[in-house]
Amino acid sequence: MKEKIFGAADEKEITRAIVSEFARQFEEYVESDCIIVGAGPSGLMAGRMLAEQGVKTIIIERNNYLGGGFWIGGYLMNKLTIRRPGQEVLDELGVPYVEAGPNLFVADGPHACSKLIAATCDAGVKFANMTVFEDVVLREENRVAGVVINWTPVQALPRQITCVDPVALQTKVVIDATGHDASVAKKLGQRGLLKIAGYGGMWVERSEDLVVEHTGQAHPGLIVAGMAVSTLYGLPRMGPTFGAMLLSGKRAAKIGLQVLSRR
Ligand code: 48F
Repeated sequence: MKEKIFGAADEKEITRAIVSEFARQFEEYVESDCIIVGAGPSGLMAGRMLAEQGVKTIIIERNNYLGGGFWIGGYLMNKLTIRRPGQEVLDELGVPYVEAGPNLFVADGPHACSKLIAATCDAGVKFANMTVFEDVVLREENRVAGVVINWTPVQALPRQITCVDPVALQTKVVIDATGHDASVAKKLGQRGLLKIAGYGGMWVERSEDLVVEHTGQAHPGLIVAGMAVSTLYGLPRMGPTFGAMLLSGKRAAKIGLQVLSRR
């Protein structure tokens, strides 16, 4: 008889392996140190830095793919622009880039994004993709203590069959890295706990500095990073340039460590 290339493992074993490994990890992350909502550049960067410091971190992402706006960059052209000193992060990640001017660099979206995702996974961050953030868990004095989540496809079901209750994950600190949506901050806004200003018109050179400077704890238990900062505080939007997203993620991680050390 001809020798087989692959070892024996049938359908039931494959299904069992998927279900048990999913359940094991899901149960482990029902309680964590940090939940990041949004797997764009700011969320990935924050997750990577936190996990490297031993913080138990999970990223919730409503899409199947990770990376947010970092895959495509500007205008469906697959090119990312980064202003100095953001290119230092590309150096850290081993992403090649070209110099477009003394302070401006260009990298390929797929190369930069895949390297950032890989570095985040290597650091130990776990992901719940196809999972949408629906609401916050609140505790004493309205401290954010977790997130309420559901499967993304549930949102696409017809209204009459959408009685699918969400579940909740508990954590010590949540980072809103949902981009312009600012989904987590807006939930607090709906309850009168935060004022959402809405992002302003484009002004790249102001926006990048301001987004990094304003990255921080906006409410007990909630740190805001990336373009969500711009939506929360009414800062100018910035278009297809990404240095501030990477540095905002780094700053969010630094502040996350401070918040965790005080708990
Ligand atoms: O938009 P996104 O890339 O956010 P970011 O890290 O970076 C912004 C830049 O890409 C670009 C820019 C500046 O350079 O203007 O837009 O701030 O990634 C946000 C991620 O959050 C997910 C969304 O699918 C995306 O991948 N997200 C948004 N709302 C939810 C969510 C939600 N309610 N639940 C789960 N994920």
